Amino acid sequence: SVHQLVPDADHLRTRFSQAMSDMYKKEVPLYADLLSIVAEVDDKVSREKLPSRHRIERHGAIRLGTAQELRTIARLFALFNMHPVGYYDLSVVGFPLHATAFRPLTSSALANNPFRVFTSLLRLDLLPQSTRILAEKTLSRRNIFSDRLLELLKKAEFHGLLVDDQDELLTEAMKVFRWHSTATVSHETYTEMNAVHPMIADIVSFPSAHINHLTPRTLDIDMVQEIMIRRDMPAKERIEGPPRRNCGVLLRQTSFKALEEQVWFIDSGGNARDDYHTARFGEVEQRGAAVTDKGRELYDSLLAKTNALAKQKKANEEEYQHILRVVFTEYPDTWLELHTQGLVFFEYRLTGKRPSTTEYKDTQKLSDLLEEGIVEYEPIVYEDFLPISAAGIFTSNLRGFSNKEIQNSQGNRLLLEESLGAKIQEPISLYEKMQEESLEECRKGLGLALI
Ligand code: OOG
Ligand code: NI
Repeated sequence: SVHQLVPDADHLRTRFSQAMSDMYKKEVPLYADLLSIVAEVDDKVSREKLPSRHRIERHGAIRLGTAQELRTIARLFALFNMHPVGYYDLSVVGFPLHATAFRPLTSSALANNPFRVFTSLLRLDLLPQSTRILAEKTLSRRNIFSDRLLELLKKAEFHGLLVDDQDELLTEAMKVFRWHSTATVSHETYTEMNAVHPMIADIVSFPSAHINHLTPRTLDIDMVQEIMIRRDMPAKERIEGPPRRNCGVLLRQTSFKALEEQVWFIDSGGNARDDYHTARFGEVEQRGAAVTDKGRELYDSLLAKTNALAKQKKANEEEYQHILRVVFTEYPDTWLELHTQGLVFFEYRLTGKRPSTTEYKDTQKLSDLLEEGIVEYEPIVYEDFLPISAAGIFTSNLRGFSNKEIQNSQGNRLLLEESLGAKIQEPISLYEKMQEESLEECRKGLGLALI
């Protein structure tokens, strides 16, 4: 009927991520090339049937200028079942930004399609006063959302989203993320903001919140990197994150460098002039297991140790990779070890084998159930981001630009939550919950009071 509600936000999210991908393929043809390399590599290396989410799995990134924009984006993403998770302080790498990632929260939504959008907000509070005033004034004049999109949002929030409105909602949403090559500021203003930090110019100078990259997930990032280099794509030299391992943890990522795109400026006299803007790039990722606090501490300390050694030895890229591999031998690399030491989050499930004893107690130790083969486990995928890796990718796109004042400031989670008008969820709590819920299912299945 005409007034039917969209039954499934997960399906709408898949349509949204597909529409983003189709648009970005047209805007950045190298991204389409990267997708075919990833498909080629994954076909070659996959021995088992891939989970259905794999081929469609991606993340994207956008950068916003104001709290108002962030709040409206949050309302839009909520219709796709994507919610803010994790606080990322990008001032640690000298960027006047902080961020959260909008993504699905539950095991079943993630299994359908884990599409995530890393969403940064400009930190006006970190800018020199004159730049801040300039940015604020420019941003106050722009509206990245069409009137129709705002209308559809309001309507959907009131009644739920109607099946008849979903195509138009997606069309209007795409306009928010599309690239525009004509700036809304003069060339002088652009240059002024660029000199304080290129991110300010990227965010403030254009009329939309253009996606700056879209990232497919691969099973073998080393092979993708090799093929990118062989095909003369402007690939970044280093794969960020942990080294290649049997049991992947967290996230490994690499990228091809930002394109130099011609953009146009209209000055106050009405004259047009052009320049080149570098912001949009391509990225590929390989995801591993979500780690516990203990697992994260170990990762952070081994990465710090690697970087200190590499610096001390003035290591080139090859030597760096060697140091990384050697240092990371300290990170257990079997699922059994990672489980025993509590370094990784797991989902538990019943194998189907039933307990042999008739007098089965109310309480069973998990270790016994595992040993008897009644329960088995599988690592939970890391669904979030690593700001230090992002830093590596950022820096490769800025040709060494750095702003020390911004780098010396601090994260402000409360400020981001205030801008968003909502709390940001903690990734670790979500993984804990997934793990707990899987144990609970096992408990119910075995009719136990406690595991
Ligand atoms: C965000 C970069 C963060 C990642 O993969 O770590 C990110 C940005 O470029 O605005 O996407
Ligand atoms: Ni990314």
